[in-house]
Amino acid sequence: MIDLRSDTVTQPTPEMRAAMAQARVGDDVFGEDPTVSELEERTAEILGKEVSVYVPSGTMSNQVGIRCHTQVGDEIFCDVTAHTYYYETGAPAALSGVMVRLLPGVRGIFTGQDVKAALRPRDDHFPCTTLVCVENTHNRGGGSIWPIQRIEEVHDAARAAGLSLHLDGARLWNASVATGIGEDEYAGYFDSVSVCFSKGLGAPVGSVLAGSAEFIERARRFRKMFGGAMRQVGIIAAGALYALEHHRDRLVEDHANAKKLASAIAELPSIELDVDEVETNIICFRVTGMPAVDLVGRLKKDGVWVRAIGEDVIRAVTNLMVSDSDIDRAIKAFRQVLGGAA
Ligand code: TLP
Repeated sequence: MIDLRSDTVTQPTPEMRAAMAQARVGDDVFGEDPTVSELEERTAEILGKEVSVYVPSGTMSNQVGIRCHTQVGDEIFCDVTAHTYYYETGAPAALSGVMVRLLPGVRGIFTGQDVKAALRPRDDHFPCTTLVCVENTHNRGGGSIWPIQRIEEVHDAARAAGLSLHLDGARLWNASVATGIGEDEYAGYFDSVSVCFSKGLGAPVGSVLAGSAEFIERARRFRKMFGGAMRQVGIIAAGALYALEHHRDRLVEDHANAKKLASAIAELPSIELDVDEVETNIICFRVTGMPAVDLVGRLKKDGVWVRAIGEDVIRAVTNLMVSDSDIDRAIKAFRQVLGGAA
């Protein structure tokens, strides 16, 4: 089976497993796990932030971030398809007591003007707006990359209104590899940054939330409150550390594989796909003439596993487990199922 459902489905490589088996560990709730400390320091360094904290998931990282930036009753801004809003089980409301104002982005990318237009005056009728969340690359946007000028524009609009900025950088690694813009340059526009090791980098578990020392001290308290402080967790942090050092550069392969698959399937009947919009490792395309789930089922019988993310939208994500020859096989399966030239 060629599993293109997500880049979260990867298995740790033998080298990663060896690093995990040999990891030095300690009780991280006492701050005594040397591998976790190394991962936190190294990630903070790459992101150009003072410190960072290791958490079990990207969801927790985002939600601890939101909790730290806000008070109950506040309003936060994010794109209408942002993971923090769309896929995190209503956590901003449940865990932080905030309301989410949705901005009308294009492929997940909104403008400084969108931020300005959504702002309301400080008045007793209105909630206090305190935070803007950006997602780069943008998952439901099809792995879209925020242009750095756009980030600057949103940053300036947010700062002018006294708002904080959080970056969901679950796939920031992909953006950096694709553009050559350093993770630290992207991160520089944000007060807090969440990055994941369990997506494109292929580690089994974990994310990091980075920011100022003061912010992360607060984040550690909420991590504990949300049940995310772990004990001898260096055993999994070692996989993340290995991935961080060895799997960032190879993301170009995932991007090339995505482009190749997208270029081939865009030619097929029943598929609407703009190949130029495939910028990283995620391909989102529209299916016509049949429900997306039907096409998913037919492809699965032919050994290719993708995901319906809407009634007529499918997502395919290239990843560490998918080789160039797997892409050739996937293209063949698409052609067989949709009746293009074999
Ligand atoms: N995304 C998953 C699903 O939840 C949809 C996927 O398969 O892509 N931010 C972004 C941008 C994400 O894509 C994800 C996971 C997360 C945060 C959450 O990470 P986890 O799954 O570790 O909580």
